[in-house]
Amino acid sequence: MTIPLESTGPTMKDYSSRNICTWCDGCGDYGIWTAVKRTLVEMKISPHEALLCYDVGCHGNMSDKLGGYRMHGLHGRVIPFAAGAKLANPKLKVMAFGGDGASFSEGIGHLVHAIRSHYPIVFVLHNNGNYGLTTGQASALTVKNQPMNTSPNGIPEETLNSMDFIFSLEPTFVARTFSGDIAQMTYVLKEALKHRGFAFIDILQACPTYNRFATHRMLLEKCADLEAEGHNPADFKKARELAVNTAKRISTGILFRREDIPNFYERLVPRQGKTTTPVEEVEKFDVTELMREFV
Ligand SMILES: Cc1ncc(C[n+]2csc(CCOP(=O)(O)OP(=O)(O)O)c2C)c(N)n1
Repeated sequence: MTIPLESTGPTMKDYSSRNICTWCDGCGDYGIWTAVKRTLVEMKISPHEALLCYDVGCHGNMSDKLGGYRMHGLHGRVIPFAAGAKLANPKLKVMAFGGDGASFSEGIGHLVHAIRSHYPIVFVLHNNGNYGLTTGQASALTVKNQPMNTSPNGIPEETLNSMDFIFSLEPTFVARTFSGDIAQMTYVLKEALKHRGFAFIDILQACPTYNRFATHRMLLEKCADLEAEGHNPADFKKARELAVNTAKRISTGILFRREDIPNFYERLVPRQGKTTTPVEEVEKFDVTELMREFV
């Protein structure tokens, strides 16, 4: 007899895949992969209730290393299709995953508009400080002067201050964590999934092959959990300060959160008072003939 997932809740096995992970030894993606599965299981979100959307990159290869509904899109374009899926079916829990290359270069425009639109999705930045899949080019977040494979003398551009940039857009949920701390990542992911609108999570990720400066050791030594210090996540000014000042220590945990702003879906006038979702409304129509035109 098959016991429906809802009656007992999903297990880690329900989110596992037969595909073997191909990340380098020591890659932070292993930790993030574990935390994502653990989050969904602990929140009793069954695989059919979630959609995991992946950008292109090393992290994007997670898309076939998990069970459940997943999408693997174009480089830098994960946010539009994640947001579209969520707006079509708001009952789904939707998470989007992107690298720092994709999110702060190719897809930076989408990030800007996702924050100002306040789409009700979780965005997870796999921040390994470089373009990993294409073997270590500098990204906009690579530290200036840091030698990389294609820029052995360091890059001439300034490093983008990603957190200052994010805070300048008046986000409603910002967290930072790191790939070596599965418990903290799980906590932050759970809180992000409960957030009303767009949740931005910066996961600092070790990349032992191409970014020999962002090591597990450095992250372990520098990261400090704000929770233990009684940080008030409603304090925007303090949160921004903590997020930006990373020279001596890197503050992790939930930096900023507010729940009083309606999300994009809640603001849509034609959706006011509707008890059905757009996908449920469309399901009533037989589109078989229409689809034939496109095959
Ligand atoms: C529009 C576009 N630009 C560039 C590429 C080539 N490309 C594929 S993966 C990748 C690197 C991805 O780096 P990042 O987004 O930081 O993710 P990571 O591999 O580090 O997880 C690049 C440059 C592409 N596929 N499409």
